[in-house]
Amino acid sequence: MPISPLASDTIAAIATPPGRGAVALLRVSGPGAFGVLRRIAPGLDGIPPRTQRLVALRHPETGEVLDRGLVTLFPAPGSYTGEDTAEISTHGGVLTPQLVLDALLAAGARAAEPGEFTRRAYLNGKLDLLQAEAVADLIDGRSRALHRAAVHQMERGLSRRIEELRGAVISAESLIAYSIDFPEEDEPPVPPERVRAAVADVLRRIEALLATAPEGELLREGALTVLAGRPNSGKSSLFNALLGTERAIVTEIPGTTRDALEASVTLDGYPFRLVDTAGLRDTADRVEGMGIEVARRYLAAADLVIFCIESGREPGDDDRAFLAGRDPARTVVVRTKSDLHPVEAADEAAIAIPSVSIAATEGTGLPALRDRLLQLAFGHILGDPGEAPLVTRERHARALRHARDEIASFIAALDEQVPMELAATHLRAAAGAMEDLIGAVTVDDVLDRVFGDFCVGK
Ligand SMILES: Nc1nc2c(ncn2[C@@H]2O[C@H](COP(=O)(O)OP(=O)(O)OP(=O)(O)O)[C@@H](O)[C@H]2O)c(=O)[nH]1
Ligand SMILES: [Mg+2]
Repeated sequence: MPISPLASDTIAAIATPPGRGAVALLRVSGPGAFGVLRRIAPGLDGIPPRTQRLVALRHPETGEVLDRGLVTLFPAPGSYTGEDTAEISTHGGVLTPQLVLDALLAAGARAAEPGEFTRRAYLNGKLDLLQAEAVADLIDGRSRALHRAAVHQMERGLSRRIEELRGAVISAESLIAYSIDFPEEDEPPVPPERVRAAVADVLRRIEALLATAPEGELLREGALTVLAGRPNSGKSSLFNALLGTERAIVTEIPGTTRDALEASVTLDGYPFRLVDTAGLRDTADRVEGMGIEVARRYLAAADLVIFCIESGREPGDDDRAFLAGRDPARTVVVRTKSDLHPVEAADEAAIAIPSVSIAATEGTGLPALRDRLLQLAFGHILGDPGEAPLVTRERHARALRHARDEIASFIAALDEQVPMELAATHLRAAAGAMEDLIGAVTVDDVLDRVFGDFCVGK
């Protein structure tokens, strides 16, 4: 259970985004929530929990009616935060919800910090830390793939997996403790091989989870996919075709694109950040040279590179030099303008990385290119729609790597004939890393990091 002290004051916030809209939702939570509500909506006494009531909302000092709204009371502990909580639906817009919030603050509530409601939910044991992060992903996620992972995580998919692994480590620890308790027995009651096999199995399962981390983390930011190639090779046309809009300027003049152009796109529900760049060539033009410099910076940071070579043109030394320095697992070669020239087998053979032929103008080859991009960026987690837990944050990967390293150290210590009960300190550390991950015992700075990115009212 969380050990941090329970919050004691009453917080209020507008939980919906500002702007024109039919309704807005305000939330009040804390021991004084219902008292605050009564001050702005006298006559709430006797309303049954979790039942909506339409009431006039007044400023507590002037008595002025600000709106009529639907109020629902959620007594502790049966609320999102685990505290007495009230929700008020008012009319939307910029002014009305703000006036009602001002009234709540005048009635004794304090303005909530970003993520403070969910933080309280966590502190009151309503959610674990992984679930709280999933709430943030549900709000911020822009791709179906991240959404599915977040729903799975909110339903404790990842938490349960971590709990199983932690449980297995603790069982191994207790088997060792049991051996220490009966030292006089001739045969150790628990054969070391049994402990070792159990722990090796945990290690394998942690590795399997960690294998999802690089791609799982890309679900949040999108795979940075940079289009590169000589000037006029058709990069901007392909960029536009993948986006489905005429975002980049296309002309027959080599050197048209001068600056990097970035856009987010989801392919089959998976997020990509596409970047169109200036064509790579030696140039005396200062502006173009700066654009090429920007392209090189993007290329250095890219998760994937789409390298464009026109069909019917044999790859040059510059193309070959570029491709020789690239990881084939993160590079797609595209033969562009395939409507103008068929790709010759000889051209194909000239480069080691298999290519995809496309004609951006006609859309041919684009499905095959999309498939290739999906496979390269997310191949390990494709076709697993929300069924298996995924590691989607660096925080998770760090804790799991820590647990993995401690378990590996335990096994290495056994190999070196270190007594099991001494080696077991590594198991304690591994279990601790997994407890941190779920948030069984968590220090404040971790909480600040997890909840700091939330929006107000959540
Ligand atoms: N027929 C045909 N023409 C294409 C195709 N793709 C691009 N083009 C033409 O090729 C020329 C260059 O296209 P861009 O997309 O601007 O090429 P780029 O690589 O972005 O060029 P820079 O920005 O100068 O580096 C334009 O005249 C396009 O219309 C295609 O699939 N078929
Ligand atoms: Mg261009």
